[in-house]
Amino acid sequence: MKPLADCRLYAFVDTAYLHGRAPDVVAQQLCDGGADLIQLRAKTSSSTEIRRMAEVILPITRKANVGLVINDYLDIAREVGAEICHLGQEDFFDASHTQVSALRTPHSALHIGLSTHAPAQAERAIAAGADYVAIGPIYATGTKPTAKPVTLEYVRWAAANVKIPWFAIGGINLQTIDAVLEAGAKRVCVVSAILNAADAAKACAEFRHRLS
Ligand code: TZP
Ligand code: MG
Repeated sequence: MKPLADCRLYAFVDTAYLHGRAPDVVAQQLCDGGADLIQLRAKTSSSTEIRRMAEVILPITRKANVGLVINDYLDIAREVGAEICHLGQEDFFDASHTQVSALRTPHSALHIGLSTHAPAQAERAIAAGADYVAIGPIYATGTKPTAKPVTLEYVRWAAANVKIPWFAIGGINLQTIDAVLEAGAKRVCVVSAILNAADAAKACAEFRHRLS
């Protein structure tokens, strides 16, 4: 995969939006459309199902030089050899982890990304050694309906203060992306606006174009 600093479009295989499509087919479309990173997010699947999906997606992302991110499951990320594991505040800090380096096994270069919803959380994630942070949800989103929007104010704070790679997330679509970029974001995570599009590869390519 590219260095995280060079990654701009972070897309998802989110099982809530597969609408009957196979995860590997969607992963291929996201790669074809120019995603730099793809996260496997499967909030209602068993760990066995997630491991199986990760195993079929990984050869596709590897071939395309796209980083595969496993959401929530550090053990699966390690076992399948994914490049990145993404964890929420509750998965990391509430589970009493303090340093990302402690999650890496001796011979693995696993990267860890952490969700953040406020400046203090970003500062704590960076101090813990996160490889990237997610900044959001910027806008209210049906993908994470209970989360309170952090607004563009947090994006502006991140642009001024965060020196590691960071991705804006939450409610980003082709209508809202310009405001997010104007607030200082250079990298975005997009879930539903790509997966609900009639053509996921084309939607990805449209976001890619807006980010360049
Ligand atoms: N974390 C913060 S917002 C969000 C996650 C996983 C969901 C973003 O999804 P969408 O559909 O791009 O708004
Ligand atoms: Mg989580």
